[in-house]
Amino acid sequence: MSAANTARPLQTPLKYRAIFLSDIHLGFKGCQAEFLLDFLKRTESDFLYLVGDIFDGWELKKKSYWPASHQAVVNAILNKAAKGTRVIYTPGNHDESARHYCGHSFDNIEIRDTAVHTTADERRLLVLHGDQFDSVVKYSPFLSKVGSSMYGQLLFLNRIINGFRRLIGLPYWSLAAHLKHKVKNVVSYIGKFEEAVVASARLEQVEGVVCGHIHHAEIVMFEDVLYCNTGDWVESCTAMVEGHNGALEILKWTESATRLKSDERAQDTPALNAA
Ligand SMILES: [Mn+2]
Repeated sequence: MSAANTARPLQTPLKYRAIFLSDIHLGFKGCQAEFLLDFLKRTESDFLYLVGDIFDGWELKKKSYWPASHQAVVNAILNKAAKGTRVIYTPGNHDESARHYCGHSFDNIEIRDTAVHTTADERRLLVLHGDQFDSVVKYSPFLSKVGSSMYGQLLFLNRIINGFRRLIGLPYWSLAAHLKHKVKNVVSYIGKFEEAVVASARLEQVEGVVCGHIHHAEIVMFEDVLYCNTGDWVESCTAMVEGHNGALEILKWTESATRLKSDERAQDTPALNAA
């Protein structure tokens, strides 16, 4: 349940029982598609949950932005589905048009409003995007439509800063995620959101819940309920993974990818360097 294995060299592909991804926002300039492609290339799983806001329909409506890297993400997911990964997609508010297809399957991808995942150690986790609680939580300062242009500007600044950081050899660092922790009403919004999600898990009588939506990755127990948030791929580049023993862990891919590359250089494995 924690990232305790930091000393062990990582082997690729990393094999998991389940992978949970959300808030990819394909079609939005802020999407970190290159990091995600690297993650998809280096991981394998029996189950892949796409926990909403995979596409950004709001951005796509405003302007058509669809670079090759975003199509490559779609292809990589379709490829996994074709090779036997069970893909379950629970749409969110930015890709709500996909909700019309709940209950249907396309190319081995099942579309559902909510799903229940049973871990290897028999815990039942309710899987849903999380915007379903917006009316309960009421105010979402950085995700509401009003706030989204400001959020877009923040992510724009984030890209400029990280462009410079890359130039001088520094790793990726999320300005947006950093600022969020500093802003008091954002912190209280996250708290209210988590409360609402945990209450719904109790109502459904499941052991835990997996959601996204607030772009804040976390695995934490709220008394009897396990709350998991997969984070996002516009700021923090995070995924939740389940090992074959049922252990859950958040991967911060900007850090894991850096480690993988240095491990590969150390091992000097031609096959991996060529990949
Ligand atoms: Mn959302």
